[in-house]
Amino acid sequence: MKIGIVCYPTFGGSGVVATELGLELSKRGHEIHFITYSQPVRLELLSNNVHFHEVHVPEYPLFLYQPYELALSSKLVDMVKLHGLQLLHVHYAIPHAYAAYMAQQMLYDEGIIVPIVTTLHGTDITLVGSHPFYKPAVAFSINKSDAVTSVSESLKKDTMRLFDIKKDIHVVPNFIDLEKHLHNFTDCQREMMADDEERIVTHISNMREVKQIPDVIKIFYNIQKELPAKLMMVGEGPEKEGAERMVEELGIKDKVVFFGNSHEIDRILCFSDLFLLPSQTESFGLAALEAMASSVPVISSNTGGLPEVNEDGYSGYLSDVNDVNEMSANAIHILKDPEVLNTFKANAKAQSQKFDLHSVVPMYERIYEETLEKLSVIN
Ligand code: GMT
Repeated sequence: MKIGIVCYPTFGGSGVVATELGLELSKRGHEIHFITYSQPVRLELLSNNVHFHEVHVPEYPLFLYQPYELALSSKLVDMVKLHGLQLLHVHYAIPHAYAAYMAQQMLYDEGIIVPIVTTLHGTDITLVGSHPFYKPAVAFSINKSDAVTSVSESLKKDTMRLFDIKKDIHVVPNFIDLEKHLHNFTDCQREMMADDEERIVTHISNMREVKQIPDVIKIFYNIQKELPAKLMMVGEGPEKEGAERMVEELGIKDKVVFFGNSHEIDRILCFSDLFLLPSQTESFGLAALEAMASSVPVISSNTGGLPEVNEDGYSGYLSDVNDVNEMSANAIHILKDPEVLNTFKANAKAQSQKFDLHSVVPMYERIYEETLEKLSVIN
């Protein structure tokens, strides 16, 4: 199949899922065309089967806001025609599903039929999409998509609750390439980060308000009062500066490392003992899954899709949002006793196997096939 993938090319989870999906589909023989404003961060290798087409938005002084949707829909039209793309898979409703629908209509006028599969990732529904400024356009784009997927049951429910949706929504969870998390490194370089007796606690995110960064710091503060520990803070975002200040005020600066955005997530997870994800809301929690695949148990909030990913008392623990005391106590329970820690590590790994890309990616393939079949019956 020749598939166009539209996504945000940044460090966010939706872009990571879209990129990993495209790469795996290409290995399975499909021709993949990424269409976005810059090369996706995890897309290192382009090949015969993997192409990248940049969307340019020319600057024009009359416009206060440059019209990205317009440039994207025109690019989609051109790429479908030039490369004979059979299907467009757009990740994140805003504005991708909307731009794809416009492209579809333009192509239809020329007698070209190309179906759209839209994947909802979370913030496009729960945080941004349901804002009254966007809501009608988001509902319209979802309803006009030929197939719609969401990354968890919880996000499907939220979408049905927040919008008037007339489409069936298929749940296709985030997935993980377990081979990439085999840790073939001969040396995790743990000793560069911490002493032998210190536990390593990690948080990875784009450090926005929704990630509850102050809670990450508070939980770690409580942990380090009970046992020797270090905190690895990975990612960039608006909450990072506040976190750096808080760490200084609490007097734990020498125990916290801020990495910024990293291409070496698997190396960092390799030496981690515990992952913290106390988010306000999380449609799935890809970062938690990546941690578990590296045998790192997870302390998370009990919100959104997280209970579908992290099993309470098995791969880690779930607590109410902002229940820092319970999260700290659970973290200390896991970290204090080496035997308990090893059990949770093994469980985390086992739990991640439920989201193996070899079982999840075929779910998308089936949706593509069904969508194409349905369209050929209709036309
Ligand atoms: O929250 C992020 O870190 C980025 C965000 C995005 O839109 O790229 O992630 C969302 O999509 C991921 C991939 O499907 C999910 O695993 C994340 O849970 C989801 N984030 C939220 O719901 C806050």
